[in-house]
Amino acid sequence: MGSTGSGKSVFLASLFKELSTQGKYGFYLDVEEPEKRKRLNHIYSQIITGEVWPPGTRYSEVSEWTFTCCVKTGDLKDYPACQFTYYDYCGGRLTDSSEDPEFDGIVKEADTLLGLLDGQKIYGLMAGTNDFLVSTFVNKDLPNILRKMQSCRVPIHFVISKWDILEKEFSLQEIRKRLLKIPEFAEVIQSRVNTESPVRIIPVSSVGSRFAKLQPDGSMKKNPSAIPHPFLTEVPLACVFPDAFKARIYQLKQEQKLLTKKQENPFEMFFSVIDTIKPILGLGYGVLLNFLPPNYKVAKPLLEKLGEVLDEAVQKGQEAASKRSEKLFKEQINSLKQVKDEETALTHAVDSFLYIQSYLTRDFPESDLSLI
Ligand SMILES: Nc1nc2c(ncn2[C@@H]2O[C@H](COP(=O)(O)OP(=O)(O)OP(=O)(O)O)[C@@H](O)[C@H]2O)c(=O)[nH]1
Ligand SMILES: [Mg+2]
Repeated sequence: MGSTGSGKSVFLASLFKELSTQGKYGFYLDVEEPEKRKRLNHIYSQIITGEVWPPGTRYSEVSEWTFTCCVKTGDLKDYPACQFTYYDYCGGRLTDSSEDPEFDGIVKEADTLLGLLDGQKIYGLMAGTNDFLVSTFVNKDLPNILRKMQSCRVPIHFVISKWDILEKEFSLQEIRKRLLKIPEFAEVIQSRVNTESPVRIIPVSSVGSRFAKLQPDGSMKKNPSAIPHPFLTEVPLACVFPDAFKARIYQLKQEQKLLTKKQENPFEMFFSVIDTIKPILGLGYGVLLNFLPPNYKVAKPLLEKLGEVLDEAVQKGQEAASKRSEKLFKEQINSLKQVKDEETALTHAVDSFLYIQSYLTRDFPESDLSLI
């Protein structure tokens, strides 16, 4: 979700370009329909060539992109691991006050909500320039994003777009502090913290530094000799699976609590017991398999892995975060060697997601908004 011009379509095209080949991330994204792949590649070529940027999305156009996350093994076999469906639309649909059941329906179905905060407007907010853009951001864009988020219980991720124009002058810590001074924003974050729901703020640049320069008149001028180096565009997608899993387990615990009296339900009993004895006995989350409803059952190694995320303690400093990231990197390399079917491909993809998430937390600890 993001207002018009916040960078949604450029982000989508850049994300696909970055992840369409299996490079350092250990997986790649495939788009089944050749027509759609062509469209994304076309948007990307409009970004990197010529003076003008791709046109804004038309009001009536809601595009749905299904990405299959695949893993290519050392002997060049491809295994699909999971799918993501991403929706893009004209930002005016978010900020117009008219009823929009089609848009609301998409939001209700979503497993994660991505709120794109326009880096250019945040620049104005931080630098104290451009009153009009800042007031649009504070009084229109942000309240509309937050209102939609409040109606859902799924994990939310805020993405600060156009990070390239902010990074030299402002830190994420400063921006986060400023945003938390906006009462509606702080309220939404607090309500998520209360329900242990993951909430992140991720700095992203679809083109990287030096590719474009913000002009005094507010336009974005491309630098003809620069080539794009997208920055952290892979992160929001990588956070979807682990965060959604964490949120669902919490939700499940709450539902069970409401349904039955404590200690009478095996699931609830399991959690109360496991929370106490797990650290002592070093019990793995594999035991959980016996208690999960059928549609939550995933392969045991994967559950163990995700269990670690559930348990993840608050990061204790830079050194611990670096060590953790190194460890996850090694695990990701190792699990690629184990891929032999769709199940092991998913385990490896999750390893890759966790590694990506770990370097976000290492480089930007303040990106985890649940630690307020
Ligand atoms: N410097 C910089 N500018 C960007 C970046 N991403 C987008 N822009 C600028 O923002 C403009 C709008 O981006 P779009 O992706 O078309 O915006 P949108 O959110 O899809 O807008 P609508 O389709 O109207 O809802 C682009 O034309 C660029 O000028 C970025 O990473 N860095
Ligand atoms: Mg667009």
